[in-house]
Amino acid sequence: MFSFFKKGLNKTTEAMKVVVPKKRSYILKDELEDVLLEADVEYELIEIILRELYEEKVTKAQLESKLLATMAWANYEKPEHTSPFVDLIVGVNGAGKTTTIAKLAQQFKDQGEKVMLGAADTFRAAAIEQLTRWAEKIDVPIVSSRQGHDPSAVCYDAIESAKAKGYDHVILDTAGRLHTQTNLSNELKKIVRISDKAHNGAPHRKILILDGTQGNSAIAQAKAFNEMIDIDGIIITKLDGTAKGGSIFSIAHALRIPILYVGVGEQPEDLVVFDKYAFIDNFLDPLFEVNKESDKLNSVSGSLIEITNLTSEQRQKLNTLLQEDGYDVLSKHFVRDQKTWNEYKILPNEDAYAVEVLERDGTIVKSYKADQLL
Ligand SMILES: Nc1nc2c(ncn2[C@@H]2O[C@H](COP(=O)(O)OP(=O)(O)O)[C@@H](O)[C@H]2O)c(=O)[nH]1
Ligand SMILES: [Mg+2]
Repeated sequence: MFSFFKKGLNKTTEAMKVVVPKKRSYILKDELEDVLLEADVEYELIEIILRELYEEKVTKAQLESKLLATMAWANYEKPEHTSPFVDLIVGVNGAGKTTTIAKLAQQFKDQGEKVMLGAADTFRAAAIEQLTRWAEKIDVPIVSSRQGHDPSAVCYDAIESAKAKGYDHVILDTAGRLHTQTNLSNELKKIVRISDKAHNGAPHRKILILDGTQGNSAIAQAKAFNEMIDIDGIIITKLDGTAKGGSIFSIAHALRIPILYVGVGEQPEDLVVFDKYAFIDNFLDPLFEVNKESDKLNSVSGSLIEITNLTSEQRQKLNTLLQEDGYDVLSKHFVRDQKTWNEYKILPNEDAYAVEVLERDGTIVKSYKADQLL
């Protein structure tokens, strides 16, 4: 996962290195301003970050905590629902909706879910064909109609069909542009209304796709969509093709909507669950030397304890066990339940000779004995 973000942030970190070419233990505030501007963090947010840093020399841990604070809303909780879970995908033309739907379908399928697609971008014939090709490629069924047909009818049919056939997940594509903005707004609202008629609570998640190469200009676009239909989460695409990776901080901060995934390429596997800890770590890695004291996550939040007593083999074994038990490993310290999306901490319990998966309040949900990690 770390390397995926690294791949996605390559161009961004190259731009940042123009200001700070070699890793150091700290950077000066003046340099930091330039570094963040190079990465396309919005100036308003840079000012807030600088105002909250009191010393001229800024360490990785200090900066990490400020950047984490910009993403305080980046947590998403899946709502209660009965199957199928319905995702509605919206965004302007070319943002990456159709490609991202294919990537999501592939991931859900890999997790053992039965996935169905709905081709509700009926505005352009090419859009229906494109999604149909993807459906064939990744081998999932698709419900579609002819160009110009009512998109909410397609959504209704897709959800009905998924219900009748016992599918777990429906992903609905939509048009990014109609003749007018009002048309688009009315159409999306109607899709939401009709989906709920087909299946109570649907769509359970309204996902906005933003083109990462647009940087901060995506914010205004996101606000417009959020006003039409409340957006539950964002996916930022094409991170691999841009030096504007820092705009993710501005987007998260300005919209207060969780970022769910980022796209880092054109293949079905090029979609990464967004993990703010790993993202920030990769964002700052080219600037700072590894410094044992300042690098530890526990110096950021205070409540996280570094797992120091696991060898890399034990760590690998632990990750395998966690994945087998249905968790996505987000970072050294966090996992996410693949079904509920609840996040848990992982901590060693030296008294019990075990590593434990814990709720935020400390309740143990899973425990791995030391001898399982051999
Ligand atoms: N490099 C890169 N290209 C992407 C990514 N996501 C989508 N694209 C490309 O962006 C273009 C538009 O994507 P498409 O899914 O058709 O957008 P839509 O109009 O919103 O449905 C296509 O050429 C995709 O291959 C990504 O994460 N990285
Ligand atoms: Mg499309």
